[in-house]
Amino acid sequence: MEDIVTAAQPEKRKIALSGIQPSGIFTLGNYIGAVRNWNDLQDSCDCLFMIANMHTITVRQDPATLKANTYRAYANLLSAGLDPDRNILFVQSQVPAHAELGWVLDCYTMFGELSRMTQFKDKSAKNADNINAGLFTYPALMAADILLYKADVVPVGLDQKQHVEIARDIAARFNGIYGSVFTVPEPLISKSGAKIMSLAEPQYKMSKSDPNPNACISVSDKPEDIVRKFKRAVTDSEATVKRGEGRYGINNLIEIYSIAAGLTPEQVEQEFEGKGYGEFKVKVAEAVIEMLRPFRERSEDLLKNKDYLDQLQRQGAEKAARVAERTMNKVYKKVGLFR
Ligand code: AQP
Repeated sequence: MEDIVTAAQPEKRKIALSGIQPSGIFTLGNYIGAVRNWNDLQDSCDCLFMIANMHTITVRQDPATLKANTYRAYANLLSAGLDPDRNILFVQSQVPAHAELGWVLDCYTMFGELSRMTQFKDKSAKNADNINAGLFTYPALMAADILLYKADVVPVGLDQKQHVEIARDIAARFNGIYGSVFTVPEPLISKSGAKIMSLAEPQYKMSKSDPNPNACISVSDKPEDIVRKFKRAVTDSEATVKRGEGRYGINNLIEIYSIAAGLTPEQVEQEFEGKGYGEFKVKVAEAVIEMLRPFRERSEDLLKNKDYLDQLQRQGAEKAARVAERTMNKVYKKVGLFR
């Protein structure tokens, strides 16, 4: 893994990097759209998975909660089956090169392109009293996260596609000036579950920082909470378990059930033909409970041993820093900065 940047074998495995913010407890959306898919990726790519805690402070956080959520997020990655010996699993703030390259890339990212970012518009509307510069330049730091490791692919949900595209533009701009320094990354978007929607307002995506607890299923929710939340999930008055344009709530529940139960959406529609929402919602809840059960139990066990998590986090950061340092040395040299 240490040699992922310089390895020059003819059949070199692709490098994949993805991150997740400890801005709350992971939701079903984070699990289905991100973490679950990372597990498969570790067989085909050299992978780095990062807890993006520096991105999290773009929205004001309680320090103790942020630390607790960071441990939990790391435990969640391990519980999802990510092997710390085969992948680099690390916490962003423990690798200083992210902040260093983030600043350099700020100087190669245009005001106009940052202004077009959907996430900036959404988050500044939600946090009108704290529209800080970090929220605005978030995509340059995310570009640094990716470019430091010469990632070929970046697995993300649909909501993050725009940020990978700007990372590509920044990499190409920098390479255009200084020669081939960065790998231009590709987004890798899963075919199903790329955008799981809120249970309370199903036209919006499910988000871990949503203040409405009924809007999202968290991966640490107890079974009775999961049943209650699905029973309250907003649907419509048609009362048929069938996908349709504008049927945000039912489309979302069909997608969730098809993933949790391992069925196609068509099979789900057949199974519930002539049946009502009440019965369907309970089945969705049961399937999700079973899908998340082993993940939740392993995470709770791991969280009892913070020393073990600390040790793995440190080892992960050391491995990541060794790769990142090589990129930083090159970048500073190209730009003309002493190091
Ligand atoms: N609802 C979702 N459906 C599918 N995938 C999702 N992801 C997030 N929400 C959904 C994917 O999860 C990964 C990690 O995301 P992140 O933590 O970096 O930030 P985010 O996309 O802003 O996720 P949240 O949960 O909405 O966080 P907050 O509430 O802090 O903004 C990404 O791959 C993302 O696509």
